[in-house]
This record gives sequence, structure tokens and C-alpha cells, in this order.
Amino acid sequence: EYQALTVETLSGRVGQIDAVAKRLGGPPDTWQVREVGDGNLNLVFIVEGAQDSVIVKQALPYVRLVGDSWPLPLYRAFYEHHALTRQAARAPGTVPAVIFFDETQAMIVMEYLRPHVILRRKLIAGEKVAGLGQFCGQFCARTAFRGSELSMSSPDKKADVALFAGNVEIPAITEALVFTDPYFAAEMNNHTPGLDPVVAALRADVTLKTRVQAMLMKFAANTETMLHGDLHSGSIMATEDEIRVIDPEFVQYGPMGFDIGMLMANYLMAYFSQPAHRGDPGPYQRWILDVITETCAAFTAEFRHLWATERTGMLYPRSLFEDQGHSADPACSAMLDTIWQDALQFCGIEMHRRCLSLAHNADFEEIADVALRARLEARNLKMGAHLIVATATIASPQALTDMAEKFNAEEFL
Ligand code: SR1
Ligand code: MG
Repeated sequence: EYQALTVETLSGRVGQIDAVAKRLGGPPDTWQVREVGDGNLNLVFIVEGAQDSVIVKQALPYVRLVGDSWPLPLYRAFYEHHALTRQAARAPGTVPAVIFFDETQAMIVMEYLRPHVILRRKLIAGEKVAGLGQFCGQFCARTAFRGSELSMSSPDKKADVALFAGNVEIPAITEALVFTDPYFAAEMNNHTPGLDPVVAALRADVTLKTRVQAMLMKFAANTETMLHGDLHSGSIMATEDEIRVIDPEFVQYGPMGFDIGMLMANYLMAYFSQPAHRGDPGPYQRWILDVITETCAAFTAEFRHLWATERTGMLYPRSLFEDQGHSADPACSAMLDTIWQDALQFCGIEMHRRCLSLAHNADFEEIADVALRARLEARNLKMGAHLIVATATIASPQALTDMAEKFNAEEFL
């Protein structure tokens, strides 16, 4: 029977699991246990033993951020576990190793990444991470490519889509909080006082809302690859030069542009919030824009590399191209164009929801000066809208970062 762990009960219960007890070392009652979960959904414990430390993550039967008035199935841990094993296979070395999984307890015991910290904290603090763009671009490309029909056989892909289709409530959260609530006065919404004129303009824009609904349709109905599903800067841990992706419980099969689009949005929100976090924000803002450029370049280069070297699935078979002496490069370019256009729109939508819907982010939330926060969020909201309605005019990462500089210099309130 499921029982939520506590700091007091964890050692006694987890100490009975051989694989974990051996790894930690020493008697379980000497282990140091801390609950460190600061996310919206789960319990997260750091457990330190005589030899080693581990993370114990346990799903709660409700949304932690809201409380037990919003029940959420425990089975999401099952899907997170399966997502971690697939990410480890498709993008080796990018996710924490799983040590033990208990489906009934909705509990994953995994490698404790140390001294890594959440990337969002680093971005707020103005700290650089060497190789961030390269790592993230490669991660997105490898998981997108190898989780799709470009790499998988038809039966394998269908079996995987069917497996993850059981994760019903989690995508529904994204469908509501990300794609729908920001665009009307939904009950759980909140936004910074002072933003009302910008919010009203956004909600009155029928072209914008029509495009967002089309992207919701794509998110829900297009199962082209396995997504992380929640790839924001709180789902990445880093040191100065080592990076891991965590927390894929929002996994689902969906469109290839979703993860990279969501990630770009989180870089851009870090960018727009910088003037509140440091006296001379320019140099660090430049670094964030360079990370965006490098992420996109690494994604494209890795995707093209995999296309040329690993295309073994059912899509764009070699017998239609290379075997007949034709280049498949135009087909690859067409696919990358679609991913780019989708990513820009998902990016704009994520920029909106983090300021308007239920779950905001610390980059803006920690700005105590409400008037300043509203000014910076307004730039973010306006650029998000532009990404959604003027997608076709943004042809390159350079155009995207130029646009960020333009919006960063404007006043909308
Ligand atoms: C109710 S869950 C709110 C948000 O937290 C997760 O990290 C996802 O981003 C979700 O939208
Ligand atoms: Mg999360």
C-alpha cells in the first residue's frame, strides 16, 4: 500500500532495499535525510549514508503546489521512470542514473548529482555554465531523433506511444496551464499588478489565440517523438561545466519542436529578468543570447548528423533517396524548418504562461519591485506574442536573438 515518505520514516523503509542500502553504506538509522523538494508536484529527499548519497523522489497523490483539492495519479512515477531509461539510452550521459524503482510507492531512487545546482538558480545569480548550449542542443536533437520514426521501427514506435498514452492527467495539466489558461481569466491564474493593459491586449488578439489553439492541437495530437515535456531551467542541473537533465514526469509523445521551444523560452525569461538581478545586466544577457544561438546550432548540427548516419526507421528511407543517387538533405532541411517554426510558437506560449497562468518562475517572481517586474514581464509577454503571430518572419536564431534585444530596449507600460 502506498504511503508518503517522511524524513522520519524514510531510512527505515528505504533501508530495506538492498541495492540502496549497499550503495549508501552504514546502518540506515545513521543516514542523514533532508526533504528538499521545491517543485510543484513531488517529495524529493537527499539521503546521505556512510559511503554515498542518493535522491529519493516520490510522487504525491495530489499537486503539491495546490494541495489535496487537486488529485493527481501516482502512476506518473511509472512514466517518469520509463522516460529516464529511454533518455539514458537515446542521449547517454545526460540524465541521472536510476538505482531503484518502486511502482506501488511511486518512488524513484536515483543518483545524487553533486555539486550540481538547478540551472534556474545559476541564471538568476548570473553564473555561466560552459558548454550549456552544446549539451542542451544535443540532448534535444538526440531524444527527438531517436524517439521518432526516423530511428524506431513502426511496431516499436507504436508500442511506445501506446505505453505513454496511459499518462493521461499530466499532459492535461500542460494543455490547460500552458496552452489555454493564459488566454482567458481562468480561476487559478495570477499576474503582476500593472500588467493589465498588456494582458487585455493579448487576450483580445484572435489571431494569436487561433495560432495557440493550433499549437495545442499539435501538442496533443502529433506524437512524432518522446518529449521530456517540461524542459525548463528548473529541469536542468549544472556545475560550472557539467550538465544533466532531470524530472521528465511530463513525458509524452509529441511534436519535435516542443522541448527546444520551451527551453528557449526559459533562456529568454532569464534574459528579460536580468535587469532586476544585477546592476550591469548587459554582459550576462549577451551570454544568455549566445547560449540560445549555440543551443539551436547544436540541435541542427546533431539532427543533421543523426539523419546522415543513423536514419534506420520507417521515415524517409534510404531506398527513396541515397540508394537512387538522390540527396535526402532537402527532406532533412524541410523537417528542421518545421521544427524551428513549431519551436518558436511553443517558445512564445511558454513565455506567456509563466507570467499569466498558475505556475510562475523564480526569474520574475523573485523581483520584489512590482513595478519593475511588470515592465520586464511586459517585454517578455510582447515578444512571446510576436513569436506566435510573426513566426514566419523569424528565419534564424540570429533573428531571434536580435528580436530579444529589440524587445529588451522597449517600454510597454
Ligand atoms: C500544477 S503543475 C504546474 C507546473 O509545474 C510543472 O513543473 C509543470 O511546468 C507544470 O506546468
Ligand atoms: Mg518538474
